[in-house]
Amino acid sequence: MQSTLTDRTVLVTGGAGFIGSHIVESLATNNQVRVLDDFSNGSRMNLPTDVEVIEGDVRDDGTLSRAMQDVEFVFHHAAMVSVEESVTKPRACQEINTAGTLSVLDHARMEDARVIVPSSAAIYGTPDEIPITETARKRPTSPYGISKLATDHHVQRFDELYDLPTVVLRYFNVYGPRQGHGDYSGVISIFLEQAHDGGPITVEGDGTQTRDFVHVDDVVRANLLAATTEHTGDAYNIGTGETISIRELAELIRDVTGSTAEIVHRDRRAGDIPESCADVSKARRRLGYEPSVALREGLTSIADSTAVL
Ligand code: UD2
Repeated sequence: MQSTLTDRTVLVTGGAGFIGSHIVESLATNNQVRVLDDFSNGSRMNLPTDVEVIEGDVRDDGTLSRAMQDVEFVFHHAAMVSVEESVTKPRACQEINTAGTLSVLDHARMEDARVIVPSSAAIYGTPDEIPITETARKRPTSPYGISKLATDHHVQRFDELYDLPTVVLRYFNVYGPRQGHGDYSGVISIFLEQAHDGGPITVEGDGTQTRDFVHVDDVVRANLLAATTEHTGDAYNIGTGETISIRELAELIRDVTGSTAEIVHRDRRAGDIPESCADVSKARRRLGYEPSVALREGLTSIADSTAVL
């Protein structure tokens, strides 16, 4: 994917991780791209050879200051991304996600850099209404969701209080190549691996729960649009507006992989939300965002690229 940014100095924190590395890939050819990553989840194998890599933690001010030097754009993807891990380490989650983002924002003020920060559907908790609009009630159910909600507010306020251009992107269920790396992966990479290994495919609960799965290429496009939009200081849902149940997803994955794996059900996950679907009309209207990868097509391309593994 070609970026609209050229000849810029860009920092991607968490750039060796799943989503961050796709952003790096889209920018590396035409820009000076720097990556800050502690490699707790990411991998050097995800990175092109021509990017500058700084290994370290966003909580370390010296490292962050080096990484932020002379940057014009920051895509801040370094975070604790596992909901489960946040439940066992709520304080670390707050320190990495919220305090870490505040440090990035402080440095961005000094550099006058635009900052694009992912938030999450986790901030909404169990929705009252579907599809979920940006103004929906927010009742996060995990330390992860709480940290993202606080971050989301801070990022927007920096635009208003300090005249720093910022954009918040609230990701729904992102999937795509490289998601399987690290300890934390979503249901699609789990099901693809199970289908590939001959099964069984394990559906948690009765499988009627629904999700809005958005391909990482669409998420990258949203980030690039956020880098140039005049509508800063605001937050946008990034999903597709389409949903599928987890049982149907298991069947679709069997179909696209040609697998005969059995689909089995096990206990419902504690705290699982029954429905999730983004209303993306605000992102459409103000960013020009248009989700373009249909689920079947996205799954097929990942299944094809991993078929030889
Ligand atoms: C997503 C985000 C999470 C947070 C949350 C907020 C991902 C990977 N995670 O969690 O970061 O933002 O939304 O609501 O995008 N499932 C199975 N079998 C499996 C694994 C999962 O049936 O082997 C089910 C699971 O019970 C759930 C659904 O699949 O109903 C999606 O699970 P997930 O972990 O991919 O994502 P989710 O929506 O819990």
